Amino acid sequence: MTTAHRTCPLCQAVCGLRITLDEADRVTSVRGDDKDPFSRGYLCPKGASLGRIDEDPDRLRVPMIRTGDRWREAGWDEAFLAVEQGLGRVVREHGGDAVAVYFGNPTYHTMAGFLYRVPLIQSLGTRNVYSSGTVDHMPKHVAAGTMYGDPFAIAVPDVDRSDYVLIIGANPLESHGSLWAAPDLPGRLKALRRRGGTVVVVDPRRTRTAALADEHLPIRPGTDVVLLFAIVRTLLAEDLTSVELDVNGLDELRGLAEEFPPEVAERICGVPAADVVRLARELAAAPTAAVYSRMGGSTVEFGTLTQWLVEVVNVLTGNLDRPGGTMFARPGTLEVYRTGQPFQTGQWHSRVRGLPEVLGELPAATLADEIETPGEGQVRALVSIASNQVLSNPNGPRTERTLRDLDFMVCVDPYLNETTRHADVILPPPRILQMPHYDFLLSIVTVRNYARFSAPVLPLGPDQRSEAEILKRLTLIAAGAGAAADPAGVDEMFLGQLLEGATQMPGSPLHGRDVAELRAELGLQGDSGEELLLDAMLRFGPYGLSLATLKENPHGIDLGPLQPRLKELLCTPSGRVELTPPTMVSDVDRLRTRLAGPAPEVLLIGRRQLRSSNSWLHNVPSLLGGSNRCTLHVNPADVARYGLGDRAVVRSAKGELVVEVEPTDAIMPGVVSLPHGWGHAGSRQQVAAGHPGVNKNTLTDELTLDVPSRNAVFNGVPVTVAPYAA
Ligand SMILES: Nc1nc2c(c(=O)[nH]1)N[C@H]1C(S)=C(S)[C@@H](COP(=O)(O)OP(=O)(O)OC[C@H]3O[C@@H](n4cnc5c(=O)[nH]c(N)nc54)[C@H](O)[C@@H]3O)O[C@H]1N2
Ligand SMILES: Nc1nc2c(c(=O)[nH]1)N[C@H]1C(S)=C(S)[C@@H](COP(=O)(O)OP(=O)(O)OC[C@H]3O[C@@H](n4cnc5c(=O)[nH]c(N)nc54)[C@H](O)[C@@H]3O)O[C@H]1N2
Ligand code: SF4
Ligand SMILES: [Mo]
Repeated sequence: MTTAHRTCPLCQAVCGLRITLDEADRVTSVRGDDKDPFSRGYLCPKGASLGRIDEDPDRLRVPMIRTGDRWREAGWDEAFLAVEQGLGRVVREHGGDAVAVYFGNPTYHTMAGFLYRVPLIQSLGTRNVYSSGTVDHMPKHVAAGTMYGDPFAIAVPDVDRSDYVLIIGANPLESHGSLWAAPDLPGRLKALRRRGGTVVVVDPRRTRTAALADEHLPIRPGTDVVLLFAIVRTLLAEDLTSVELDVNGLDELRGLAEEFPPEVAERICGVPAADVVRLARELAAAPTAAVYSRMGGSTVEFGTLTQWLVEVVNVLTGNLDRPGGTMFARPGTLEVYRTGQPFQTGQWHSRVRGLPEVLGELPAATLADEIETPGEGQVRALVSIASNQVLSNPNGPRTERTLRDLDFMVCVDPYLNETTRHADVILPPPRILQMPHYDFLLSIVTVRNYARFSAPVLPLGPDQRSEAEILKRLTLIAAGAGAAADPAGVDEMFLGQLLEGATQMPGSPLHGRDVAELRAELGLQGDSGEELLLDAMLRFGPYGLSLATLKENPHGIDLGPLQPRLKELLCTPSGRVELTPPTMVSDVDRLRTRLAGPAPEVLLIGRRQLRSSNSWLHNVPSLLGGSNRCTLHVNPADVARYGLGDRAVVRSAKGELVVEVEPTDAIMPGVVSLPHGWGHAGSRQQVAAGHPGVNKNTLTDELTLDVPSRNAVFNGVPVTVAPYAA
């Protein structure tokens, strides 16, 4: 029997796990690692099922090649050659932009997904870069980018020291936190209350988080922007602000907020005016307070305005960048994603809808247009990494149709599922326990500074390739070097660019140093390219860590509580915090227009499920059943009002679904909720096939977007509900 320690990669809570395996390398138990200084033994039901998830017999082990409807297993050389030929043909005949690349959610967790994203994009030389960022958190980046200059300046509630947390459209008790990384957020929120602090939740549903909170305010979906405007107005009108930072735009902000008195918020949001005023006063009076918002305030039509006003309230109450308020973590590695240059968007535009690039990406919601619409620059091939777009992108059925039209598609994915079944080649990464792990990106949003490296627990079999090798070989293929070229070349290229960038960036600890000398300092150590790159980023990072130090501390290293650091991150042209960036001001016009229109009778929202992870954990029997089912939550008053039975028909501008009705007074009248990631059809996930559910994104609209970020809209979709007659 062996015992291994590693970070759980299944959500953003970064829990340390203690895993035991038998002689046959089967996982016999998964417990929380009580020696982890950050997670202290915490784990959730998903983490406890990591062994079952990892040992799923339906996971692919070797590459798959499709001919017509038939799949067959293939060797790696043959599979890479097929990719070289497939992509090569498209690039030769149609140019680099004809190949699109899509990075799905797990690429934010894997080392390879972080490290080889830029090399792959550069080698492809395509403008058609897409990711789950634009179906998720792009509004946050745009808000931070326009206000602070740095789109990665993402502040998190300093929950362990805060006196008051206002949670708008997030459910950390089930999601375990998002852009707010902390093991056991439920426990941390409970501890905050035990200390005498206050938790308030704004959500159309009485979620588990709302049930834990001191107060739950139901709100009409999509209207949080108005609630926040009314809070801002109250803070300004009652002189409750304590702005400690150098800011621009206070007067303009006052003017904008003037239109949204608490009575308007009451009419539009359904939150009583007196409660709005009280919220503002409480936020101002609390010794420290933090406002936080995620999916319910991001994947909505005014997602960026909402995220902007969240930041504005934190600035106005003096809580941004101070202990107990919202703070910026300091990751253990060199922060290669920070450019030090003011944030800009629109360096290029999408061909069909003319949508601007944001953070080097085009909106996921327009990929279907780019595939479908003929002409110069049409997308004809797709490299899809860790994404199930048919279930995760707005208008899933259209997404699926367009995937069938592609000349060539390669997926890097462990499953043959709703999306990968349209590929020509599937390249499976190894099992989780065979991968190294380091949270490059989540370290940006942890509530304490923390570093932990997990070495692979199990070796690769001779018939397997690491995810790093797969992505490096795709990079080499895209660069025209061929699948047989040496993958280490990609690491050296990356390292060279990293050191080049860091030595040139003003303010970087490596500014002015010599690249060759730095490279020599690193030597050649590291078992893999991923480890070499991690080691470089640790050594040149702010704490002078190294891979060796992390390996000596397998339970992780606590790097202390968050410290103020806005001054160092701020890179607006004015050198001040911009309270009214032009992008936001002009989008208020769109808000006015929307508010002048009619309000739909029923709005559809989503919900995350505790024992699930988007689309890909429905094949694990221990995680299914109970609350993890694809049902439509409907308030009993609406069940009666629309005469619903066990099933209902939900219709939107885009499509219709027959769904199972689950009456619950936890959801407010006029709102229905359906989880996403279901609708398992045509996959080779045998367990999931027995619990298919329906694809919520049949109802969502790829044409309605949040304008500043071009993020997709999943919450607040107008629908009708009617009884289902067989
Ligand atoms: N167990 C589990 N954990 C997960 C995931 C998972 O699938 N399962 N997915 C992971 C991912 S990819 C992400 S991005 C995070 C997301 O993390 P969260 O954002 O915390 O998760 P959601 O359940 O989407 O929470 C959104 C909440 O907003 C509410 N809401 C909907 N519309 C509105 C609105 O207009 N206004 C307000 N105020 N509220 C609204 C919903 O009722 C819901 O409770 O979770 C991550 N963690
Ligand atoms: N209606 C609606 N739609 C939504 C949302 C919503 O709230 N409502 N949420 C949106 C959000 S926040 C997100 S993040 C997206 C998520 O949507 P996607 O980005 O499509 O991610 P998943 O659905 O998690 O699918 C992950 C895929 O990666 C594969 N995979 C798992 N582990 C690995 C790995 O280690 N390596 C590789 N290469 N592949 C792996 C899985 O088999 C699966 O095919 O969905 C979005 N879509
Ligand atoms: S909370 Fe997230 S990181 Fe922690 S054990 Fe559960 S799935 Fe893993
Ligand atoms: Mo997400």
